[in-house]
Amino acid sequence: MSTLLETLSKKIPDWRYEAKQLLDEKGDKIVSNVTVAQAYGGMRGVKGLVCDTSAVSPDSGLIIRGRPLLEITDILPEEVFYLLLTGDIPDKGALKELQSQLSDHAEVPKYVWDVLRAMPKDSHPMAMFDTAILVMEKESVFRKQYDEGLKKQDYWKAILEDGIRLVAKLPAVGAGVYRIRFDKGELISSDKNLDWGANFAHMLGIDDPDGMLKKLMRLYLMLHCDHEGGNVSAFSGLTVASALSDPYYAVSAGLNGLAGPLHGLANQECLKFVLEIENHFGGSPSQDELRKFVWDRLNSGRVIPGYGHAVLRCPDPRFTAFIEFGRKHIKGDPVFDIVSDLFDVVPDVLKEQGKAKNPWPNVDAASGSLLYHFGMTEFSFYTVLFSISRAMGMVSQMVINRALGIPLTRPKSITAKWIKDNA
Ligand code: HAX
Repeated sequence: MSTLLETLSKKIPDWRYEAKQLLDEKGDKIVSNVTVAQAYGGMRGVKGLVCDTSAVSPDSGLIIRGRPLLEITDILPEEVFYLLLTGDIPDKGALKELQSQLSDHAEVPKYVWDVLRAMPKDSHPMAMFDTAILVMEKESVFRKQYDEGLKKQDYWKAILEDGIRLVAKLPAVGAGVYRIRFDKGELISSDKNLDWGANFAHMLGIDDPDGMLKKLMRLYLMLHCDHEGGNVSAFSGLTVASALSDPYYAVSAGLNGLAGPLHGLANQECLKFVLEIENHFGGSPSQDELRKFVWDRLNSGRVIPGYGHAVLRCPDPRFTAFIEFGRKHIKGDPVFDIVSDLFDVVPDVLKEQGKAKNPWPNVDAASGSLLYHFGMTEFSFYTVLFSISRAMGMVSQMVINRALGIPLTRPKSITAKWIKDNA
């Protein structure tokens, strides 16, 4: 058994060699051209970054280190963290070692709770979560070692140490935000016998008599871990990290992007939509009623939440994993059944309407109905769950970027005049 640090120490020289070879052999090859429409359009589709932790294929969705998501949905979030970082699923010993590292660093400094309790009562849970991460910046090992003259080739080790310590604390921070923000009473201490995801469910304090919430949390935190390098949260977090700002600054920055309604916040909108349907019909409607409801919504100029995607052109495998979980465990739940019926109805309606490039459901279409069923009814908290998971992907990408010596992110902007004169 080798530890995570040992495994990475063995692999990183090979990754550096491979990157150098590719640069030597293909450094001047073109990977993308940029049109004026892309320059004005959020750089959509411009290939200008390398990310090896995961890839998103339009036809099959998320692939983590070469493994299609649906082939690995049974692994723990800690295992996916190890996989993102190293390319391997850990053996028993390596997993145990990572779990004990996470457990050793799980305790959240008391000053974090003081800050969160001092925030206005109506603060958004994401503002609280991201503030908690930023407040812990003074704990950064990277910043301390950098100030003492850390060598460039060792940056990644300090980033890894910060990343593990930060990821270790996020379940407790998230659960603390939940309990403070929604007046759930005292904070609940972590249980060292539980894995990272189950411990989060435990610290939330939601009644979980048969352990199903723990099971759902493991799946949830595994599925949301990464989505290649160009999405808003990864790209902004990595850009901040490229200035050698430490992971506390960088992860907090990335998650501020995840808090936007076009990104991670969409999950709360989706559940609102499903509950609106349940409310409108006083229960589950028939498929014909549902079809008419969807058409009426489209005709009033509104989008169907949970459907469509900027990159995907297939049902999101994260949606598929959630819908399979729901069909197995909560079939007959009225809210889940509406989600399931929408999947039968919406794609055909969107195809018939002909506007959306992708008529299929995305990750956010199903997750809320499962959380709602197992007692988490506070929608505005849902993006915090997403964040706890996504931090693993961001940290992994930061470690690898520092190991490969990827420099400061600095694309070039152009003016409208430049376009008029030169394009
Ligand atoms: N319902 C109705 N119309 C839709 C639609 C939907 N679900 N998805 C796309 N369209 C429309 C767009 O509004 C656009 O119309 P206009 O030309 O009138 O502006 C047209 O179809 C083309 O859009 P597109 O190219 O297919 O989609 P985009 O890449 O521009 O946008 C979105 C992708 C996910 C933002 C979009 O599909 C959408 O708004 N979906 C609903 C909201 C949603 O589910 N968001 C969650 C995304 C998942 C995620 O990243 N979570 O973090």
